Formats: sequence, C-alpha cells, structure tokens
Amino acid sequence: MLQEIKDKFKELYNQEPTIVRSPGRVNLIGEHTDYNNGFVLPAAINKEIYFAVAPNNTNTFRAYAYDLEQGAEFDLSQVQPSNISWANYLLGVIAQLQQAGYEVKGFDLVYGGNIPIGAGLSSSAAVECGLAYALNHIFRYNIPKLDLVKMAQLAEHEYAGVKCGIMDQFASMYGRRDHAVKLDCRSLDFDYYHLEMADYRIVLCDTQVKHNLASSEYNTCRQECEAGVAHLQRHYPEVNSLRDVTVPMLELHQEEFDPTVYKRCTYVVHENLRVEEACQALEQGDMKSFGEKMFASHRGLQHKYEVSCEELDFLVDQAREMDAVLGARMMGGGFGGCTINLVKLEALEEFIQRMEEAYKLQFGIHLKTYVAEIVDGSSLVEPGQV
Ligand code: GAF
Repeated sequence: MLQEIKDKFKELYNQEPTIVRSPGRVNLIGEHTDYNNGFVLPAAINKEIYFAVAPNNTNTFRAYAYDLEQGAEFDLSQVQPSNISWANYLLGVIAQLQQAGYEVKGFDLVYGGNIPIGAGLSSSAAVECGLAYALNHIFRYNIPKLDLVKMAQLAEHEYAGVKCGIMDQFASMYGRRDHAVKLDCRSLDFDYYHLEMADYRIVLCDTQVKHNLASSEYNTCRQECEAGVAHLQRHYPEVNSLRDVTVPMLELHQEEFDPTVYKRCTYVVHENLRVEEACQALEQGDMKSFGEKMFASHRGLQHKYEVSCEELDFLVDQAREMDAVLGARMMGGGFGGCTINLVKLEALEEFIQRMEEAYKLQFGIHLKTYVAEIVDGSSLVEPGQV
C-alpha cells in the first residue's frame, strides 16, 4: 500500500515525496470521558493512513484520495469547508495552521490506508494528525506535538462538525508500541502502560453498522453532561466538569436532576473511576480484573449513557459467554463500529469463528474481525522503509 501511494504520487506530480504514517486507535477503557476532562486509555494500532506529500511552489493544494480514486484542488488563499466530504478533514487542518499564523504554501498530496471508515477506529483523527505532522515537517514549522494534536481536534470540530474530545488525535500522535497511554484530559499529563500481551490478543469485532444518530447524538450527550455540571455548580461552585464530581455529590442531589442528565453524569463519574482501577489492574498484571472493568464499562454505555446499539450489545453478550474472553465492550462514540475484546491467545481462532457464526445467524451480516497490534504514533517513514 505504502509503495502504491508513493508510486501514485510520482505518477501524478512527478517528484519525490516525503512519507508520513498515521495510525488509528483503540480505546481500552474510558469512553465519553475525554470531553468531560476525565481519563482515557487508548493505544495506536496497525491500521494506518499513509501520506505522500511535497511542496509544489504554487498557492494550490492538490490532493488525491487513493482509496476513493478521487482528486481535488484548492486555493490556499481561501480555505473554507468543501462539499467534498473527504477533503474537509484535510482543509480543517490547513485552516487551523493558517489561523495560528503559519503560512501554508502550495503542496501536493496522495493519501490512503487500511483503517476501515466508520468502524470507530478514528480514521478521521488519523487523517488530521497525519496531515498536521506532514506539513509541520515539510514546512519546518517546529510546532510541538501537543499543539498539532489540538489543531487536529479543532479541525474535526470546525470542518467535520463533531465536538469530539482530544482522545483520538492524542492516541494517533502519541501512541507507543506495545503500550496504552493513560491520558488525563484535563491536565494533558500522560503515562504509558506496558501491555503484556504474550497470552492475550486485542480483537476488534466490526458490526459493519453505523446508525445515523452517531454525530448528532454525540453532541447531545456532550450537552447533557454540560447541563449536569451547570446544575451541580449551584451547590459546588468549584466544579468545572464531571471530572470534579464524586458519586456522593451526585446521589445527594439526585432528585433535582433531569433523569436523563443524571444517568449520563453517573456513567461518566463511574467510568473515570474504572479507568483508574483498570490501570491499577494493569500494573498488577491482573488481566482478569482489567477485563471485568471493560464489561462494566459496556453496561454503563448501554444502560446509562445509552450510546450502544443492538449489534454491539449482541457481540458483547456473546463474548461474555466465552471463558476465553476476559473483557469486551463497545468502543468509541457508539451506535455502531467495533467492540474491543481481550481474548486469550490459545482460543483466538475459536473466538473469531464463534463470533462470526453467531453474528451471521443473528443479523445476516458478515462480521469483520481485526487482531490489533499496538504501534507507535504518527511518524516519518524513512526512504529505506518503503
Ligand atoms: C469519539 C470522539 F472522537 C472521542 O473524542 C471520544 O469522545 C469518543 O468518541 C468516546 O469516548 O471517538
């Protein structure tokens, strides 16, 4: 794939490109906590997007989406949202750079990869981070990595219309091979946790559905959390986000809450605690407890945060039946995409086969499964590696 992208670049633009790779992510635990200033535990995976890029000494940005076999050109003096949806993730990043005062000169791009779209593996964050990384390199801006992450996140807000948290972009940029990264989304402090995977595998089960509620409901959940915070501030002026809220604080004022807002808030407060407990389990090598936290996270997402769907619940229920599965949960924004499963290596094939059969029988859909490897975040690909 990498070679094909490089060849396509040479064919279209007749020059030698710089190559950047940018990965998708999984999230082990800590869902819908990032925009509540809480904790997340994602990792970058070996589903990646590659960028071949070079300056072209004009004022035009020429882009070619390899997977879609589509090209487009944009005048860099008037960057604005486009009706070409794939281009918006790129234009959003350029707009952020320009707003921050960086001069984006003309450049050519071919990009493509193997992150399934709409599977909840953050292909959009990988595109945003990869382009930010590539432009930072070719135009020598020297922008710190964390600022690139923030620009990529704002690109998603402003050009894709999803008020996402920082997790996906952070994981894509800061991932580390064989490690998950625990991020405190308030301070942006982070710690890497080694994943001892000799006896386990992370398996993603892709429902292949994306219910169209996804982005509108995401923004609604965010507003419900904000409504909960606004209410609690009347009693506790020091509360700035759900991160500052404890279970007793919520319980004491339960009667005053809108019931939906209350459910959303209790989920987030418990999920933050679960991330802490899951990290302790990792430190102690206690994968069984870790897996139990994953199941508990799913239950919260299903019943309290209400962002799951029939297909995801079915897959988690099936996984729970098998001794070989330590933990399983829906992952990402919800309403479709993948479940993440922690599976004993000795039963990997049996797990995949049983899940495929059950899913086919229930929904008539072929379940796609991916065994995820944990890799480094966005990086340059040296010429010798292509
Ligand atoms: C999506 C968002 F992009 C993330 O920021 C995060 O909120 C996630 O949903 C839910 O945990 O992937």
